[in-house]
Amino acid sequence: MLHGKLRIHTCRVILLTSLVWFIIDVIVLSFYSDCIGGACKKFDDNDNTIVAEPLIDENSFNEKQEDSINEPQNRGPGLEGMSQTYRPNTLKRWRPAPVVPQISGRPGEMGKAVHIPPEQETLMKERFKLNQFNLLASDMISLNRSLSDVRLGGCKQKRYPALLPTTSIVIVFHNEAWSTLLRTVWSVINRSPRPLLKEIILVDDSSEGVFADHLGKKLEDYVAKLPVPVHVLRTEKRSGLIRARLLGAKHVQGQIITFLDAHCECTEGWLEPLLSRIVEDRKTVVCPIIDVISDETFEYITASDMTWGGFNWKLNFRWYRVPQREMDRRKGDRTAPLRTPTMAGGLFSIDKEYFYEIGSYDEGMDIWGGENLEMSFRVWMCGGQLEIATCSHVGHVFRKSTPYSFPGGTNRIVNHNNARLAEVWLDQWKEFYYNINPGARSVPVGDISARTDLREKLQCKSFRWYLENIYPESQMPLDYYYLGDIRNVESKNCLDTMGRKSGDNVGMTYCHNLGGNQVFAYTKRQQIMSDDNCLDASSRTGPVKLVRCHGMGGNQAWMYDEHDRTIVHVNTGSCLTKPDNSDVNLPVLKACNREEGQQWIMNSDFRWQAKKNHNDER
Ligand SMILES: [Mn+2]
Repeated sequence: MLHGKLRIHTCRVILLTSLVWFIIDVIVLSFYSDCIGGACKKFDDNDNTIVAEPLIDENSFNEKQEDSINEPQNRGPGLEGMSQTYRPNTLKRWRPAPVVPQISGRPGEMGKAVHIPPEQETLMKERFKLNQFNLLASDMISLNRSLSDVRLGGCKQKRYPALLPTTSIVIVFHNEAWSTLLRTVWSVINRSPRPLLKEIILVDDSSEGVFADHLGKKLEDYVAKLPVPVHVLRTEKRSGLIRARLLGAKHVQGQIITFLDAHCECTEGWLEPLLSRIVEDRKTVVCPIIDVISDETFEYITASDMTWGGFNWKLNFRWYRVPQREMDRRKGDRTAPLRTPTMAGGLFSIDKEYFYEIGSYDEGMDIWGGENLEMSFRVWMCGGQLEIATCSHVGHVFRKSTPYSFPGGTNRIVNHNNARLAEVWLDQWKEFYYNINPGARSVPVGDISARTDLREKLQCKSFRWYLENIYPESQMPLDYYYLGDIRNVESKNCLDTMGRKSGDNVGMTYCHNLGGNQVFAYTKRQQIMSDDNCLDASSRTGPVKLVRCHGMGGNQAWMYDEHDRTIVHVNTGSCLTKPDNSDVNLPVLKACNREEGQQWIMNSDFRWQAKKNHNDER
């Protein structure tokens, strides 16, 4: 009896204690799993200046991932033994960075505009000159300012690979302001998943004068205390963006190099979309959407996800509207990565080994300019791809004028760089550049053999292939009959854009044979184009305007008859005619009469058509 009672009692005690322990376990577990879910708010409201979490030991992530590896898929065209993907045990498990909390009362929080009180306007204007942006406003804003989540709704639901490669951030600067540089650094630290952020490499390209004060030892001391390894490298003399970036890249220890400008702010979830594309195919070069930080107020303004990178005849990088063709390829999904013909060049991620395989940068280029187009053509033509990850947003302070000096003059340097890229990559389309920018013909390009050898070695495709497959909407026409001036038989004058913009009338003046504003292309699509604009008429009596080329025929279709030398507007049947006496610089549209005033000469190499030159094909 007693024995039985005792046994029941013991059982109860054991059961009860187990129950108590079980409950304790559940409580402890639920507490920690909250933190693991990334919603652990404990770190967030600690300190106003250091929002970032304490440094996490990366090895603790390493151990866990070793036994739960998912082999990433091998995508993209396999090329001569080059590893397309990453060994899974080199990838890191990650979770999204916690949201940067708003500091109430601080100016510019949530990316809002900062307005300077009228009594400080003189000071503001004085400081503006230093960097060509509102330094006073920037200095008032927290280095850890909060930003709103600017992503499309679909981006927030997106799933990214559980394992991603690490990245080193390389930031080159010359005479940068303290607050913009450190806000860039802090936005990287605060908004990158910590296990993926290997280090930040700052390259000081010989800052001078008042800038040397804060960018010297003060900077080194400051970054030594940051929760992420930050290295400061310095060029011996002013080297320019390209050589400074190469110096930074040389020290990169992460698997991916992410280049950023020195006055940026990374937003929530900016890094994951970039690294995800590269882990899927390491020959992908990925850019974020570059939002606008106002140079006047430092307001964060979201840029369109419906623009991509292009270029004009002058080889200026320009934003253009994404064509329907690319929207269709993405099945209308604006959160899907956008294949862009060119990149702006300031901000992008690239696999470190691929960066070198594809030829890093053209070291023969100086300071700045053209290197972004050079890399864009190279990546596409030599087997890679260039994308904008529309779920990744990074703000950049766009300035109206450059605060930097260019030794030797901006024009000479940019012409030199662009001429190199034209000579190496553009095949016969380089003539568009030289014709519209004749000054570049006399600028020495230097030795380009290393780059042409590279093009040969990588078995890169032709520029024609690029225009056909990657950028059919290009301002440089794929097929054209003629490139040169268009001369009237009677007046002996030439059509001339007079440097006017879209919507203005086309002009006419004496022929100077220098190209520039008097260069037109007559294309297979029957356009008469000058750079971005096409001759356009909407009625049978004109006027004849320059209008942004739309490539749809219509008001922009013209028929040149080699024999009677007329230029007939297809829609109206009217003929392009020399100016009336009322305005001797204004060509008009009239009923055709076969007189000399309606005869035009497209002289050199007429009927020379790009398509007939097959020597650039592979
Ligand atoms: Mn910039």
